[in-house]
Amino acid sequence: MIERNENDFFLSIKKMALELINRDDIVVIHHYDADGLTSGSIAIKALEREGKKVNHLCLKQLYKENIDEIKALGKNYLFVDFGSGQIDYLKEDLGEENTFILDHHEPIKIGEKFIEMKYHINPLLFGIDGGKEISGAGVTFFFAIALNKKNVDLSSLAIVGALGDMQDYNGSLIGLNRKILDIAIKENVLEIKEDLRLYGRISRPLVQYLLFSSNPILPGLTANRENCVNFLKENNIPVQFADEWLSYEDLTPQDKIKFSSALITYLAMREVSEWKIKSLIGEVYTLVNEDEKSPLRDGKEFATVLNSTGRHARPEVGLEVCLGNRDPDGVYGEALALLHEHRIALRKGIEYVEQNGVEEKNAYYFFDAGKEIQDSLVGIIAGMLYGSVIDENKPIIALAKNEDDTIKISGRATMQLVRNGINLGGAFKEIGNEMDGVQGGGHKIAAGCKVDSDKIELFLKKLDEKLYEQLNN
Ligand SMILES: [Mn+2]
Repeated sequence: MIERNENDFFLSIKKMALELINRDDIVVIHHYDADGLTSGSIAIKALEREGKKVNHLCLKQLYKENIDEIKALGKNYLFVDFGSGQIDYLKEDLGEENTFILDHHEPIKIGEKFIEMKYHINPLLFGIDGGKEISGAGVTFFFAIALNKKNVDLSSLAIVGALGDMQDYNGSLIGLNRKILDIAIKENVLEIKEDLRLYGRISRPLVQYLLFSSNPILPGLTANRENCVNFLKENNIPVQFADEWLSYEDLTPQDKIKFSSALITYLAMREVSEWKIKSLIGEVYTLVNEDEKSPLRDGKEFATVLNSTGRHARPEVGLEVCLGNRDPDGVYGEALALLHEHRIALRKGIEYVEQNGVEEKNAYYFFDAGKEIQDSLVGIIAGMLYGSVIDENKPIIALAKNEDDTIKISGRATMQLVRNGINLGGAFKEIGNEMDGVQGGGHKIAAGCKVDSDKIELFLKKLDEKLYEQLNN
């Protein structure tokens, strides 16, 4: 265990900022999900504000094969939201003096020891939990304000990154994310309130707000359109005004209270556990400078917009949105179109699984999407099957073929299952240690890995044993 030392964490960031500001020919390399895109845009904006010319590269995964492409773009390399897991070859192939890393993923070790690296910031090296209390965008944000205090306005992007990595899963952001929140509130770029925290409060019509709720699942309502319509009708909640569908945020304060208390009563009558009902209420984050009806106004919906661009192979659109583009006929318009496309792709994926069915193993549900579902969407789709296709008694494991013919495995569980002992990331990692051709890990509730196709049978067998053990301990 490393003792917590926030002072040294901030000091090391300051040192790195002072070093990088003397360099030119800088390349920012970042991941393509919401946390990666916010990290990338924070780094680019902060460096450009200091008069630096910056090249950047967005990657789906960072592999050794990308080194030549990175080298061609410049001489100094800033990795954000990844890098800690690739230190061994980054150091060797790019040179320790020219490589800078701001990450929050588990750094690689040789034996019990972390690999030494001159410019490497990771909260974990300072006893700070990079899973729960700061994301890649958060680390990059602290780097940005070490470069120049004026960068405080980028705090809202750091929060979007944390929400994209689901660091609010206990109902609020904690630890260093809290520090970022305080800055964002002081700068008037963000507001927090306690409210119903189902996903889609700004851009989903009320029926869909209930219908698609997967975190938590609302027994009787999730995936049951008729019940959702009846619920709203019986409780006199208006769903339409003129010909516009209303979202939760469109309701009057009185109707909001009516809605949330009716929902709580509805669930209590179905004997939903108290902790689950409590988890419905928590913090929601509003980016106050965004348009009233824009999905960017809610922190979580902003993260989904970014994920939609990345997962549909247009991450540069997400990056431009982070950098401030709001042109409805340009990049921002395209981002909204990609969000729409994302929702359609998810719906199609769910229909595919509904038609082809899900197998039930001892300790998990299972489907193989082959090439029918994009590998970057299969995990999200698996998680959306709870409440309709599958019950909350076992995790779900989905297979898809990667472009290189290895198999992508995605696992999803629910809060209920995590409370019952499920740790998907842990199971994947353990199997990776026990056999060759398996690389992966992740969180308890959501995890992924890559498996060589000839190892898949053995992998699935081992997984069944491990998850069975987790559920029965
Ligand atoms: Mn991240």
